[in-house]
Amino acid sequence: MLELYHFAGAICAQKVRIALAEKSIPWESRMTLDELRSPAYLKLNPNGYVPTLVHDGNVVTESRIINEYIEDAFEGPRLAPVDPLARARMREFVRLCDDGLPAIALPTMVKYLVPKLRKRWSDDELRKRAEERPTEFYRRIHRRGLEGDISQEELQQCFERLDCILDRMETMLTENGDWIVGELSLADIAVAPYLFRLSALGEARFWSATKRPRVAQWYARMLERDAFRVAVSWPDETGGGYEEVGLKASLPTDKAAAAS
Ligand SMILES: N[C@@H](CCC(=O)N[C@@H](CS)C(=O)NCC(=O)O)C(=O)O
Repeated sequence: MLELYHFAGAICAQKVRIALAEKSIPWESRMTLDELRSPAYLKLNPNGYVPTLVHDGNVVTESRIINEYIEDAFEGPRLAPVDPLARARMREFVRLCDDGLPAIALPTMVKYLVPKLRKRWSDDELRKRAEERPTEFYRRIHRRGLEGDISQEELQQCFERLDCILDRMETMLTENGDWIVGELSLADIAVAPYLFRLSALGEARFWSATKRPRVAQWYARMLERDAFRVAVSWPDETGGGYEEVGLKASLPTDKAAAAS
């Protein structure tokens, strides 16, 4: 049995859901948003974050390691190149994305999560919930988001970091063709949720026909993939999505429109 502990909006979980869907692997969903701090979950993943994969009772953590495990342990379309150098490039790029997670987490907190959470709970409850987050990083940005303590300057630094990732991606696509290391791989899967999130936050200015055109074409290709569409539109367990706070994350209903 394959179980994934995750929640809808978690970028790190989205990338695992994409990999599972690309390989058409059946799995069971274990949702953990409110259970992150439960002793049972912390026993599985002492870091107190998602995703966590449990395969026949064996626990695997860290999204990039989970995706490599999925690639190694299951049949299905290959998601990593055979060539060792291309594989190394794939891993370097995945690492670059993972290291950039704080750069997407901060704008997400300011533009999406804080406005959304304010609709649900009182300030006192929100502060209490922030303090209950098991991970110091998320506890701190949740707290700072509530206090309005994340400055425009800090957000700008996040966007500059994301610029670096997308510049690297544009270069690799220019060198390698349709996909980051030449064939669809865990590198594409690692960065795809970032583009979806940026787009939902109204920050799709990072790519266009004239700005990073290869990235723009790549994203149009990604939007057409069923695996991506299923993974990013996983129903939000809190009952509301981006639209609830005036953001727009819907996928084009007509796949051909995605490519135009
Ligand atoms: N390096 C970890 C990072 C995991 C992580 O930060 N997960 C986030 C979602 S993307 C989370 O669970 N956050 C918990 C929270 O928001 O309290 C991985 O790639 O698996």
